Parts: sequence; C-alpha cells; structure tokens
Amino acid sequence: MSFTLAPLPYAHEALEPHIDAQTMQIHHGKHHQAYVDNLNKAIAGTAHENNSLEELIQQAGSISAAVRNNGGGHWNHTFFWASMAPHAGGAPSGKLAEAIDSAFGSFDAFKEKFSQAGMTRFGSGWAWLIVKEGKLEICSTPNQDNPLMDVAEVKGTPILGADVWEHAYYLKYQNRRADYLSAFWNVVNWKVVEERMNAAL
Ligand code: MN3
Repeated sequence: MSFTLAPLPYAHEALEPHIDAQTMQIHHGKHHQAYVDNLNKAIAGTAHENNSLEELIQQAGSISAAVRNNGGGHWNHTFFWASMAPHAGGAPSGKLAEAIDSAFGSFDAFKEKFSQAGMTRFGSGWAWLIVKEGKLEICSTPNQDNPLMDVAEVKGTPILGADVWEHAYYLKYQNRRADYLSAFWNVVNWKVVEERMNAAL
C-alpha cells in the first residue's frame, strides 16, 4: 500500500494572519509531501508495505529510522491540519472545557502549560494534549515522534498537537516560537479536539 498526501481541509491563506499562506504552502506541499514520499520509499518491498499508518506508528521502536521519522511526519501533519480551522480559536466549551478545567485548573493555566511544553522542547518536535487513562495530560515529543508510538516517554491518545519545528513558523515569526504558539490559539479547532476526546474516553 502506498500513502498519499490529502489536500488541506481549507485554503492556504485561510489561517491568515496567524499562520501565513506561504508557510502553509511550503509546510504542506513540500515538507508533508516529502514525509509521504520518503515513507513510501522506505516501506517499498519490505514486510511493512501493507501496514496501515497506525500499525507503523505503534511499532516505531522496532522499525527503521526512515519509517519512524517519515511515518510519524505523515501522521503528525495530517493530525495537525485537522486541528486547525479558519474562524476558529477562542475557548473550548462543554465537556472539553470541563475536562480542561478539571485537569489543569483553568483554560489559561492549560494554555500556559501547553505553550511551556512547546517552548521547552529543544530543537524540533511537537507539543501534545493527550487522553491518558481517561484523563487529559500535556506532553511533548522530539522530531516526528508522537504519543501513540511505543517509544514515547508519555503514551496516550493525542487530541491536539502543535508543530514546533522551525519550518512551522520561521517565515513569519523567525525565532519567536512563543509568538507562534500564542497565535496558534486563534486557529485551534476545538470542535475537532472535543470529538477526539469523546472518541478516546
Ligand atoms: Mn512540520
């Protein structure tokens, strides 16, 4: 089986001014496309050729670095695009808002802790909100790893992820990762995050 890159669920410029169109074009059309192409190359003719993406991710510790990095890259970015939307952001509501308050004290405290996870991830990686044993937790991963991987330090089901690789923000924010992470809150699709939480519980 070979993997393909799905189109973005919105226009490249749809997340302006928070995430600029050129960053979206390069991030989706070049970076994500490269993960898909390199994943296909890495599994071609191997025992993993017929694995689903989830199957590959779950055995990240025992597959090649090329499959781990590019399979993770494909999964993480597909998840990331769907985590954002135009005219989104603001604060979550309903059951998700209650779960966030109960796990972190308040929405503001949650945002601070999540941003902190992104800020303190040295080099390239991801910040995550996950469901772990029925509760919400925040963690981060290096490179293109994610909390579904057998190698993850903190394992759980991701419901929100922020890409903190420089390629995700450098054109608009240069080295200001904190500014990018604070703009991210304007485009989070809380409806999707809540659906993921409900599915994981
Ligand atoms: Mn990226």
